[in-house]
Amino acid sequence: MHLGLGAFARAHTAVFTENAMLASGDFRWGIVGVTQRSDTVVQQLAPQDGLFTVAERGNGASPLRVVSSIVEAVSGRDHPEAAVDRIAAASTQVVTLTVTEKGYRMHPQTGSLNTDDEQVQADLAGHPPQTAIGQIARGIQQRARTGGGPLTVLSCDNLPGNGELTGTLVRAFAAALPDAESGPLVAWLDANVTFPSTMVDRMVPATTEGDLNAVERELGLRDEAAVVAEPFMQWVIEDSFAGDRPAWEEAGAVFSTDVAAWEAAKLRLLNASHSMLAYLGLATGKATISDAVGEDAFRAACSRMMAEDALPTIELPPGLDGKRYCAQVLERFANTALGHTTAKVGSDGSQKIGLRLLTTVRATLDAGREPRWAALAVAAWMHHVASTPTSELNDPLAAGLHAVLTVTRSAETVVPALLGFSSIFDGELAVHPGFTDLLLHWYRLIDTHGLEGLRNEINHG
Ligand code: CS2
Repeated sequence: MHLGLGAFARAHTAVFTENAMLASGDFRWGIVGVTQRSDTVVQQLAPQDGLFTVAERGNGASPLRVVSSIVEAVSGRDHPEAAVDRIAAASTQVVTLTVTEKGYRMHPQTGSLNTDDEQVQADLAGHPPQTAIGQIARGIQQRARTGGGPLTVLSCDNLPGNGELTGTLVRAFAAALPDAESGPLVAWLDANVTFPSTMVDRMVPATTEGDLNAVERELGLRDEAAVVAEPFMQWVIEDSFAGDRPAWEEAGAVFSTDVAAWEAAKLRLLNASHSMLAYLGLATGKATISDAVGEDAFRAACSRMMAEDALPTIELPPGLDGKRYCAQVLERFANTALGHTTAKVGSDGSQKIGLRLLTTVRATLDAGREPRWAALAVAAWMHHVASTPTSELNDPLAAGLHAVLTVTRSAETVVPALLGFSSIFDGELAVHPGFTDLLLHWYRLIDTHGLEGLRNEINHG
């Protein structure tokens, strides 16, 4: 059972699961995929019996491949009760999820479940659940009643400690229910459900009409559900399953006790530089990540952000060579065949920069160093927020972010206003003079001197 049937799930979870079946000969598995907000993917997959093509793009790409591990696609918006039923079904062993950062409905300050969220409230009130956490909690509640047996909930989103976090949110949902429901649910959860953490990695852009046409030419068939992806893929999983699971290790997934270290490294190195390139690219008219990393100054800024700011703050998992990892990340970004847009990677910045960049900023400041490059990425994000009309800013907090900005959008007005946005910047960071100065400096440079200014300063500074 998979919650959040976007392109990433098709190009990663579904491929790993099919590969596991092929390698192990254990063909008992199939994925029921549930979409979150829209039913587009259901419309695309259902007429194709769940089949879809994965088109790898870039050096080392394999030939087109049709994947068959998705056996059913359900619209979570239109049929939330079906999602609950599938989670409760005894035949379901694992619920995987890729619902993106905002899909978890975390409270910005406490990091626990945001019970002020209207959909969370509706789910708690007993309406057919629309949020991922509501669906999981209600599904587990039904499973407990119907004797479905132990269950594993496996988060596959880019969040630190994603398993533990998901467990905390589901427990917070349970705790917010009336006592008569809450007690039995928490007891059953404690005894029967595990939430292992994972680190997932594969760059999967949004599929375009051009991609569909290219797949059609190669495949000889129109596949509305095709996805494109880079050849690279990785999955590190904590081995604490409550019941059965596909033999993902036979498909190259690594079972590890160091998932938290893998996730921190990925977030602060790969995802942080991805966001940096996205916002520098958006500020200077570069449409794709490969265009942005093709700009020498931006590549250098990324490289230095990883080496000088992020790496010293991370304890790398055994077996990970930091320098090689950073070089490989930049090489992957340079994949011109992928067409990964800066707009896509730059979306939902309010949900991403804290986990990817501010972690490094805080740790660097605590160590008495200057987070020069991470601050550049944050300033570029601020510039993106301030220079994009509200209707075009792809961020769940777009209206709130713009509400704190004044009509004049200069470094002096934007930087302090956004620093005061307390769901992103904690009180200490918001008033840190060194960090503020760095932001003001970089913001001014981007705003008044653009690409030339950035080139001059990065190449010579
Ligand atoms: C990207 C990620 O869109 C984004 O924010 O940084 O989706 C990235 O492509 C993946 O995490 C790579 O594994």
